[in-house]
Parts: sequence; structure tokens; C-alpha cells
Amino acid sequence: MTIEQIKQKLGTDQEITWCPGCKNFLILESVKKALAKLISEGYKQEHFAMATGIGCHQKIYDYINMSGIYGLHGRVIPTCYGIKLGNPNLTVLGFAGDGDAYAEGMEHFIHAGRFNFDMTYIVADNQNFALTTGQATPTSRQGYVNKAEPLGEFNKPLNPIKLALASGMSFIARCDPRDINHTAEIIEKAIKHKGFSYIEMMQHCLVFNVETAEEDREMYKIDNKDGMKKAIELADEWDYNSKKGKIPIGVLYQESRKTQEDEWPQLKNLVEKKVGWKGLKK
Ligand SMILES: Cc1ncc(C[n+]2csc(CCOP(=O)(O)OP(=O)(O)O)c2C)c(N)n1
Repeated sequence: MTIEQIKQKLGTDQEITWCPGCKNFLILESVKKALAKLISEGYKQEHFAMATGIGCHQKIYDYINMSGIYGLHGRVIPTCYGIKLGNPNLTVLGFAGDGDAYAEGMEHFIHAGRFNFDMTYIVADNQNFALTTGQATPTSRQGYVNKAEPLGEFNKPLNPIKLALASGMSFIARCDPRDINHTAEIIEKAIKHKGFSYIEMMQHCLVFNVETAEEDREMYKIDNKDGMKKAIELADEWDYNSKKGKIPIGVLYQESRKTQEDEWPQLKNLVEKKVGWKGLKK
């Protein structure tokens, strides 16, 4: 089967209800492209599993032909851990919005770096709670006017890349979904990474967050092989309050470290035997 044919099989017949022009379409395309490539290289479609939270982005659950759990808002990471504990031989993907990841689910985000479970976490950051019509999230800019804050957001936005570095995440990347090929390439690297891989998708919202639409002009690609010091520089180079300046996209940090599955004897045993529930062979 060609990669294109595999990609077709990864789709579903559900009607897509995202707003016309939403970058979620591009994220979906990149995810399918990356998965199709991996499946063409020997990964099995039935060994992938996904979990999502609640929100616009999280509807991706309906549009990818993959087992999983459409979970609770803010609880993507623990749901993924549950899947990994049940069967550490599955390749697990978690999908969240920025509200889901950095507001309701923030505590899980921080500990994910320490635990280093072998999974991939994709955060579509549109800088607002879009499904509930545009309230500010921790990555909304100062001054962001929304229905809940007609005077604008008072607080400074969080820099999630810096927080991910401080939390000890072993793979940290930022992507521009408009560059589908580059985004698919980064998703592929993230899935192949052994340990917790996190991707921040700059998903400018066409409805509630239009003032960020020009940012992609400032983006440049990087594949940081120079470790933590360089990664901190890259994280400081730009955050969601920056009105100008270059925005690095690509792999911002990667390190090789033992995973939770390596540390936990029962999980290690299952991984070594390549057995999960029902004696599934990998
Ligand atoms: C615990 C909990 N709090 C709040 C909600 C209401 N809620 C549903 S979707 C949503 C917004 C999701 O925003 P985000 O995660 O940023 O995703 P987006 O819709 O922007 O893609 C909220 C607040 C909920 N379902 N559960």
C-alpha cells in the first residue's frame, strides 16, 4: 500500500465540524501523514492508541481511525498513562488544547516531564478556550479582549516551552501547522523518541484570536542539537506576549533518558515480552 492509501485508511467518515479555514484541519493532515509514514515503515495501525480532552481540537478523536478514549477536559495525560499501564506496548498519542493542557491539566503537564512515560503529547495552542467561545487561557496575550474580560486579560502569558524544559521533558518541539510537511516530520520524530515527547502547535484561532495571524512570517526552523543551554535561549527568544521577533520552530530540545517503562519492573517485563492485554504481539 502507498503512504497515500494508508493515509486514506486513517480517516473516518465523520463530518468535520471545525470552522472553515481552522488550522485543526492542517494538524489533522500532518498527524495522518506522520502516522501513514510510520505504518509504511512497520508500525501497526492497531498498536496506536489516543486520548483527547474536550474542546475544538479534541474532536480530532472522531476524524482518525484509531482506538482510544475521548476523555475529560484537562485529563489527557493521565488517560494516556492509564492506556500505557494497561498495555505499555501501545504507541500512545495525547491531543489537547491550550486550555486543556495549561489550565485544567497543568499539574499533569509538569509531572509528565519527571515521569517520562513513552508517549507523545500534542497541544494545539490557539491561545483561548475556543469551544466555549474565546475565554482567555494561560497562553493568551496581555490585553486579549474576550467576552469574559471586556477590559482585556491582565495577566502575562505562560511560556509553555520554558515550563516544559524546567519540568524535565525529554523532547520539546514547536510547530507551525501551515507547514504540513515540517509538522509531519516533527510528529514522526516525536513518536520515535523514547520518552515523553511534547509538541506545541501554534494554532492561531481564526475566530477569537485574529491578531496573531501574521506570526508565521517570523518563524524559522531549527533542530537543536546543542542541549539545554541553547534550548533555554530558544525558549526565551519568543513567548506569547512578544509582538515581534523571530519564532523558532522545530525540535527545541531532545535528550535520551530512561523512561517510566524502563524504571518500572512490571512494565519493563511487559515491554520485553512484547505482550499487552490479550497477548497482543507487537
Ligand atoms: C472540567 C471542565 N471544565 C470546563 C469544561 C468546559 N469546557 C469544555 S471545552 C472547553 C474549552 C476547551 O479549550 P481548549 O482546551 O483550549 O481547546 P479548544 O476548544 O480551544 O481547542 C471548556 C472550558 C469542561 N468540559 N470540563
